[in-house]
Amino acid sequence: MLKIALTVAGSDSGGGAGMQADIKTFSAHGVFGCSVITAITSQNTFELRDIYPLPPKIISSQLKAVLSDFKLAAAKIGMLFNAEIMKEVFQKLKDAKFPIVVDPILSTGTGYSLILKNDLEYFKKVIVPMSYLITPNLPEAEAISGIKIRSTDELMDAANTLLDMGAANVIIKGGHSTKSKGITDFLLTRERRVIRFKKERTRTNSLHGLGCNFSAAITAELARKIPLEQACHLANEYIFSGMTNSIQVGKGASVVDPILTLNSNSDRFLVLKELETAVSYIESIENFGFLIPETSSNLAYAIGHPTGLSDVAAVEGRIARVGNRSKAVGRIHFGASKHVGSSVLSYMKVHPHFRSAINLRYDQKILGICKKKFKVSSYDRQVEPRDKKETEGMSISWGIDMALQINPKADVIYHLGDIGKEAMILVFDTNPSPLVRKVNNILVAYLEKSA
Ligand code: PXL
Repeated sequence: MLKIALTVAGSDSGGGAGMQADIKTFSAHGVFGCSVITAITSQNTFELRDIYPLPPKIISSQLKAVLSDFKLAAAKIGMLFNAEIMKEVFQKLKDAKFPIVVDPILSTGTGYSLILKNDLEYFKKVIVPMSYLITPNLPEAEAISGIKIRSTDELMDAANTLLDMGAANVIIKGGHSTKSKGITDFLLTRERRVIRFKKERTRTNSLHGLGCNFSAAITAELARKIPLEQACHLANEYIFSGMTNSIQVGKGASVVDPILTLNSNSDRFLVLKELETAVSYIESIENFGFLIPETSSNLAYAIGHPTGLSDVAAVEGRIARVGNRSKAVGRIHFGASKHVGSSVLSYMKVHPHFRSAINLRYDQKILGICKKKFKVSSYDRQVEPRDKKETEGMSISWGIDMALQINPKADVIYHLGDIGKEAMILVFDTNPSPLVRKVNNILVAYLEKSA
């Protein structure tokens, strides 16, 4: 059954943290998200310009609306800004029967305060005890516990202090530590059991909203009735994948977008499936061998929003000629083709929906057929600038750019080769199915001409 979770949080106009991050993470975990906004922040990836805390009665009204309708399975509390807001949230959620995850938001990653300094005491007294789980990072654990953390012993002292203050469980995130190479999060449970979650550190530059995504992921798992330890483990994995898939959307810190990551993963699955079907079809075509160049063919297909060769799938070891037929040498995977893969990436810069390409043997007859049936352009490798020649990927992208400048509508691009470089014809289409049909048409006409 679909579970419903609530986030009580600030709005981040930059979209990477706060309530926006929470809702995306809930959705990415298959949990429906409700939101109560406590404050509106005007910020982007490098600065916080303004904070507008909402009047308590607006917060109370949102809470009443949500609580009177939805059967909540968990809630997360994020930015609360001042004691008036804390009081309202406490009153409405104090008798909740579902777990409440408290992310003690004190400041942004860029160092701006998100809570009134004088109201930290009230937060400690009223909000900390509401937590089924509290999820501070190191500076937050220090500020709330009053313990300076320089060692694991001091970290455990701080964690124990948070439980003494009334939190049921605590996980202290180790990301801010500069001591160790990896990152260790420490979970201290209500039974005072310690569980460590370790991860490699994958990046050093700043990421905005990671903490929000982490606590929202735990909240979503708890809403799904996953036990605490496992929920923390899954959230840890989720954040690790988020760090490796972070995106630069503004001029400042990178962010994580769980839905974009989800889309790109499902896109990758569909790309592999369609490519597999197309390659099997090519292998089944008698006489396809006539279209295959000395250096073999490859069929490449990119995801909808590729960022590099690792987002373009192709056949490992290419598609070789075997007698009159063709045979895929290795398996299909992402990053398997430099040449055809780079061609697709360059072509997509001009035509983003043309995501697939195949290279064919250069032959006057084949080219003649292409010219009759399709729009053809070409480039001359011999006039290519030296600096481009030296890097293989650059060379191809230079050529595709040139050919598309001559004829922006070309879906067939050829070159006549250079010393040590075989002449080649590249055919493009939106995806492998129409591309393979196109190539089959070329083959049928070629065989008729040759008969
Ligand atoms: O990442 C903490 C955070 C929480 N909530 C809001 C924020 C931020 C950080 O910028 O803007 C609204």
